Amino acid sequence: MRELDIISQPARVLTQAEREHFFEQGYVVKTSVISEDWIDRLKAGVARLIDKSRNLTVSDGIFDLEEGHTADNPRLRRIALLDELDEVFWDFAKNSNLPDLAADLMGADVCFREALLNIKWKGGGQEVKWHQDIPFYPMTNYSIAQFLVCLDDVGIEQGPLMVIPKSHKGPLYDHYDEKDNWLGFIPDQKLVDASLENVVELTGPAGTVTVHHCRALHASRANLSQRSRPVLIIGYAAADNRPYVAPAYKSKFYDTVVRGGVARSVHLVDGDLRLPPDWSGGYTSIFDHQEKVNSGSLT
Ligand SMILES: O=C(O)CCC(=O)C(=O)O
Repeated sequence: MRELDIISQPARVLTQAEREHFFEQGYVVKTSVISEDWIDRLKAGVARLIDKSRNLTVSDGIFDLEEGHTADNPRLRRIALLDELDEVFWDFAKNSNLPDLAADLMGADVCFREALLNIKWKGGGQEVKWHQDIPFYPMTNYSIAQFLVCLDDVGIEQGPLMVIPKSHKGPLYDHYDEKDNWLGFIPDQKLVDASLENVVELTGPAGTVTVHHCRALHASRANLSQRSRPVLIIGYAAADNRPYVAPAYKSKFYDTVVRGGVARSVHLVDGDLRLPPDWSGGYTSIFDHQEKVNSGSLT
């Protein structure tokens, strides 16, 4: 659906001003919109999964381990495919008010794409470099976004998500280097005109949801604080938005309609976008790619 058609439908969770802010600025923060009961249930689910990770010694495509991970002192960067791992996450993605919030920004027909947890462990949880999301999963239009749910309070010292306002209206950046290696981030020299000085940090108490446009420039610093930053990420797309490539994470619930119905037509936008590598053979994580580039082991 087009932006004007989306915002002319009645709002469900966001105010009209918040919907307009998303389309104008490229992000929106809805404070404490997820109930305490849901947050408690989700955190119990996270604790169960962290327990499952204790005996792992290497990352396996679902559990992305940070250096130093042990059974007694687990340190995880990401857990993927949450919706298949524990039923609370699929229940949340389908039955909470989050898909209603998604419909406010995407129109009445909404599909589920993925459920991930970025933990950003206390005492050093890895930074995420500047990137846009759509180059990771080109689609026929831009109605796709990650909805970040703060499971604990997130302050600036924990490495919150940072966005550049209005950058979604600017260029699409290449996420490859000059030797055609996928980087998973935009090299600094390409960002000289990106107005990074306008950065906004998306903080909030537990239960806050932040959404950034799939073209918005965003990043997050390392978490040097003594409090971890578990952020649940649910990806949704408009039903009339179809992928050009295999998704990085394909669970059995991928593409399920969670609000409204299936689309009878596809919304196409014009433009050029370089395809990412073929993820159908397996994907690790944005943390893994960026770290490998940093350490020189990818090139
Ligand atoms: O967890 C974060 O701070 C970064 C999230 C993000 O941009 C991503 O996972 O692509």
